Amino acid sequence: MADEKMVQLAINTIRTLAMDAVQQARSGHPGTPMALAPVAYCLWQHFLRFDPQDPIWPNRDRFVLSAGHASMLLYALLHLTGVKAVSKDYEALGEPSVPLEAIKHFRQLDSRCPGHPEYRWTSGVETTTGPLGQGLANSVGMAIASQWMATHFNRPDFEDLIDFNVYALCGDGCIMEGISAEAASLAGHLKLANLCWIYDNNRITIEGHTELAFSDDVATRFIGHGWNVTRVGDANDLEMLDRAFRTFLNTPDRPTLIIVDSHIAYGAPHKQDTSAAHGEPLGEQEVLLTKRNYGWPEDAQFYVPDGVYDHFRHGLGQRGKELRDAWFARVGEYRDRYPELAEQLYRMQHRQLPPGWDKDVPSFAADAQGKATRDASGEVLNAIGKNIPWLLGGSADLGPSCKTRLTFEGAGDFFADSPGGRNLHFGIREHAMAAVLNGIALVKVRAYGSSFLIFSDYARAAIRLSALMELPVIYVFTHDSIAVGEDGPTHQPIEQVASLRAIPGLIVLRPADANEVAEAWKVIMQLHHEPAVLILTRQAVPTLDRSKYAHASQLAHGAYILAEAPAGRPDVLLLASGSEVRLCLEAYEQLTAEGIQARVVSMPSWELFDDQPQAYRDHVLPPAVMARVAVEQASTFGWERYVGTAGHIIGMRTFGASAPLKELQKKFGFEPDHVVAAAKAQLGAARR
Ligand SMILES: Cc1ncc(C[n+]2csc(CCOP(=O)(O)OP(=O)(O)O)c2C)c(N)n1
Ligand SMILES: [Mg+2]
Repeated sequence: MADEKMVQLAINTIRTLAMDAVQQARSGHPGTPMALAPVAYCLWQHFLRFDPQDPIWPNRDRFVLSAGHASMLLYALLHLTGVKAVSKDYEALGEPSVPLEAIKHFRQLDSRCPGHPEYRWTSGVETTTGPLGQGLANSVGMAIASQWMATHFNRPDFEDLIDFNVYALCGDGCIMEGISAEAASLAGHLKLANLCWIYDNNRITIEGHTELAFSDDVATRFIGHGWNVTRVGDANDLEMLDRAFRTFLNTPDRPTLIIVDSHIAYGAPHKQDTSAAHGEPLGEQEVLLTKRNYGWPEDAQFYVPDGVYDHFRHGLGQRGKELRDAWFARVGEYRDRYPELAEQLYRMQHRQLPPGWDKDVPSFAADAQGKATRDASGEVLNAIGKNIPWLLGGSADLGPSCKTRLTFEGAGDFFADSPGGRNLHFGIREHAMAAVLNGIALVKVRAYGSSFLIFSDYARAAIRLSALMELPVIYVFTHDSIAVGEDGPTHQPIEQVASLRAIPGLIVLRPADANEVAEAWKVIMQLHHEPAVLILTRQAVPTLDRSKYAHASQLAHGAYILAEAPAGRPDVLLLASGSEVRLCLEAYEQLTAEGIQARVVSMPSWELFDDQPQAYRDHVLPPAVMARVAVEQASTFGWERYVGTAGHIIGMRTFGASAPLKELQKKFGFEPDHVVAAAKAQLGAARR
């Protein structure tokens, strides 16, 4: 068969698999896979350095489908190229990642082809997409990680050990979302020449033509961001696509945007160029007519013509395998020449820590004056960072406030002309920062980012995806309560702590003092599959005397008995996190002096505590002790879980106020006397 005919057959197989899967599921998005099949074909078959037999080979090019609704495009590619499944322990399983059966069960329970592509569920899916724009920002993180790794690992005679490129495919929705502007701006500034975005300019979104809401000159916008912009006037023009990808590869100093004009639902006689083709099945009759148009057997479903698998095997498959095998051979030589770096590369890829990573973590002497937990965190982060070469991070312009700068010798800054630096500068772009962190973590470089807790809301959509993807991203959020004082309600986090706790799989930690901070970092660094949020104070808190109170290492249990009732049997429980633990201790001293049996429970992490065995939880919070007071300078939301409906919660029910800290604490009841009174009231109620 003439090669050109085979090419068309392969492209139409992608199209018809998408049409059939959506039709069978009676839900999904057929139009965009149909339109973009040639684009994806050209990229995968001719450019992508990807080995279907080993889809986690570290130096593979990354392909991100930012327009996640077009998931069938990716599933068809994964199927037709024969991508193999990989286990959670990074072992190739030999089975296909996406068998034809999975495509037939598109969007059904347990299918490897869920509605939108999900990382960790389907091998070959590089990141979870669906929330538009996220994938684009992920791709920036991947490109940053590629450049950082290249600078760190590449050595004489191994100049191209790490040199992977990152491609992301997006639509109008991704380009409209604000996060794409943040991410593009950062990528342009950093001159990420290994990054290529392909914009599907089909001028269609759900409500209809883009002229309803969008009239950007996208090319000019990206030129303004410092990108190279090129165009392909017809998504079916393989020659022009080929040229555009070559332009990307030959552009050494900027990221590249390829604007591709396409027709959604290409070839469907009644649905092409309509928004109806975006998110609904074409309908049986239209599927039939479209197949007729393609010269396809009209009644064949999920049909892969003879030769199509071979065609991909001889193209992408063979090229990818050769590249992958050559790379591993090079790594063997590299290991001989640079054993230490090779060891780092291995550990990093397996999310292991280097030996001695925690040897310099300080412990802090008791000190009534104490220090802000953000300051303690800065010290601990630096002590850890210098022993984990692949820990990098930065801030959305609040590094000096969040104390997240790596200050030890050689840490350096990640700039366009120094991509080996470990201090990233995200600029004031919280949303992109979080999504970029996800991208970095997907490459398995360990990453953290910081801002004020109040602005976690700006990053929330991406934080949620860290959790959904089970990525060990680290978020450091400081200025954690109304104690920010004079900045007032716009800067006083209230519901943020509760809302972060509401995200499944996210570990939220709000340490009480410097030693809890040190323990929190130890816990965080050992997480493999959970993101963590470290919530820290701006103001000083006392460093607790651990000879008097329990050791801070108990933080690993999420909650622990910090101060026990003198008789060993509490009548009232005082629960708190972070800066309010001190308040409870002061109340405890007063209550104890009055002969009242109180226990203070430091509760830095609900998630870690909830993970403990029932016996431990009952030990810390004995079910029989109903008199309970919780204290937290945040929304009261959720504390009922630990104090019961009859317990008392001293927390926030408004947005706070602008005033000096002391006045706010008085106004909102964060004073020892108030805690004492609440404890007594609880005891009175318990006796009744
Ligand atoms: C953040 C976000 N907002 C809204 C949606 C719902 N949504 C899914 S696809 C889509 C339209 C996307 O249009 P476009 O990117 O042009 O895709 P096309 O229909 O051209 O494939 C919308 C609004 C979403 N998935 N993510
Ligand atoms: Mg569109």
